Amino acid sequence: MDGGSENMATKRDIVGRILAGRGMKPGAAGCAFAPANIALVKYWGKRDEELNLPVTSSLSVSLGRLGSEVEIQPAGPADVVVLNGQELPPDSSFARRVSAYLDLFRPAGAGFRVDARNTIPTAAGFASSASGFAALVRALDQLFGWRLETRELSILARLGSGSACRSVYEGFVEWRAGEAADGMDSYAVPLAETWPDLRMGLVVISGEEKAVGSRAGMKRTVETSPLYRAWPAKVAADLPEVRAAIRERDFHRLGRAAESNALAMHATMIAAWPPVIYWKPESLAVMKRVAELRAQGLAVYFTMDAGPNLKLLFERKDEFALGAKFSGLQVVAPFGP
Ligand code: 2P0
Repeated sequence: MDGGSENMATKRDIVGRILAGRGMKPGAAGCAFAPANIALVKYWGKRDEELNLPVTSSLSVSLGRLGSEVEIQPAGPADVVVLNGQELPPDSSFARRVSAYLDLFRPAGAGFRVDARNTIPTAAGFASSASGFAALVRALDQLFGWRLETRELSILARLGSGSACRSVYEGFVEWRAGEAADGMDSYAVPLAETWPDLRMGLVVISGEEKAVGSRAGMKRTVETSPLYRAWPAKVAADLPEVRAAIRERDFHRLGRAAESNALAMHATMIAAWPPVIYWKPESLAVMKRVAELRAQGLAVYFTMDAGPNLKLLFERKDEFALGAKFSGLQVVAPFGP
């Protein structure tokens, strides 16, 4: 948790190592899709900011066909980044982040045209950086014909955004934190289990951009929150719970662990200084509503990320009942159809 001051490896070193001996001559185009993912056991806090190495492991579920589609073509000399059909100003934060990432792979003087399309309504508050970077890495792999292993794609995606390393797989995915200073053992692995009746319901409270991005929020939490000390132990307890719940398809066990983990993550942020509070009054109202419905016998839990929106967890049999309780609930079936 020292911010990686002893780690001298740079993103460029890692890319060089993974791509050693591979061609750097781009073909005509690369095109790929990656799903968004929602963590049931959260990633919050880095041990290395350059390489996006996490303090703890995390476990997520990918959202099926909801995610990002990215097409990349050589063009140039300057990069052109298009998001959902709109060309972004080159100095916008998203375009700059994409260009900085492409710097890791570009042959001297080459520019690219990147066309990204989210199959998730961006305004709905679903994180798109995870699916975006995972799709971009897959598109680059195709463009250059590298044929990397998924483990290597996961490491490259992590260099773009930590949670992107989980979006190279469908279904339940565990990101193993690893221990190595160069992060070569920090990548995602898929779980074998599926859960066709699992549902996620998105409760949209605000589509506004947040005041504190998750990158800055986790840094501030690690550096100033006295409660952060408790976080690794909390994750160490929740991970086996969630794994066991998935294995046994025990919905209450899954929901309890996921909700408790999300609340504990928010507790660490609230104790940071200045405090990182993503909740709005409406967020708290939904949390209370979920607790009431549960007291009435409905099997529903929530999870929450670095923003005011909530994701409800429930099973297919309760989809109708929950749709009636939360107007405009967007329901996702992570395991299809
Ligand atoms: C997660 N979040 O596990 C957690 C829960 C937000 C709350 O991963 O700095 O965009 O790019 O590594 O991956 C959001 O953080 O951060 C995130 P970077 P990222 O889904």
